[in-house]
Amino acid sequence: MEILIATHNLHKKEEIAQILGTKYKITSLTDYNIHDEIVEDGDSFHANALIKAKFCFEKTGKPSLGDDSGLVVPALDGRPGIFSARYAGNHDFDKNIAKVLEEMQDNDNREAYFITVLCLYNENGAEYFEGRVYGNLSREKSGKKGFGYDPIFIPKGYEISFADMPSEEKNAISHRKNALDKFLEFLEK
Ligand code: ITT
Repeated sequence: MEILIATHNLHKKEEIAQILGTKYKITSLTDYNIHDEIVEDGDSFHANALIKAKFCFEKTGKPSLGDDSGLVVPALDGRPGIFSARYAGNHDFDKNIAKVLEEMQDNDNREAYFITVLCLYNENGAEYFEGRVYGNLSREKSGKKGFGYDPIFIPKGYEISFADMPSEEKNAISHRKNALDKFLEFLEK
C-alpha cells in the first residue's frame, strides 16, 4: 500500500519510511514531480498539517499525509513552535538553533518537546494524529545525525542528543513515531 507524504523534506520522508517499514511504499511530492511551495500560514500545527495534506490530495487525487512538526519550549512561551522552520532563517538550522540557544542562555528551565501532527486527507475529509517526545535543551549543539533541532534536544532518560543517536534509536521514541503509531492503529482498524 502506498502512503503519499505531503512534504518536500526528505529527512521526514526517510524517517517515516524507516518507522513504517517495508509493508508500505512511502512516496512524497518529489516522486510526483511537484515542487510548488506550499504556503503554511495556519495558526496551529493542525492547521498547517491540513494545508499540506489537502494541497497534495488536490494535486494528485491520492490519500495524502501531511506532517507538521516543531520544537516547543515552554520557557520561551512555546516558541519556536509553528515557526520552527523559519525561526531565524528560512530552513537555516545553524541560525535557528543559534537563536534558540541565545534566547535560552540565562534560563535553567530547559524543558522542551517536539510535536508532530499528522493529517490524513482523502475523499472522506481529514483525520489527525498527534505525537510528542519530552526532553531538555542542551547548552550547545552535539551530533551530526537527524535534522533540524536534533543537535540541541536531549530526550528524557538520555544523556545524548537526537543527533548523536543512530536513526533507529531516535525513530523508536520520537514525536513522529508516536504520531505514526496512532495513524497505523487507525489504518489497521
Ligand atoms: P514540509 O513542510 O515540506 O513537510 P518542513 O521542513 O518545512 O517540511 P515543518 O513545516 O513541519 O517541515 O517544519 C518544522 C521544522 O521543525 C523543520 O524544518 C525542522 O527543522 C523542525 N523539525 C521537524 N521535525 C523535526 C525532528 O524530528 N527533529 C528536529 N527538528 C525537526
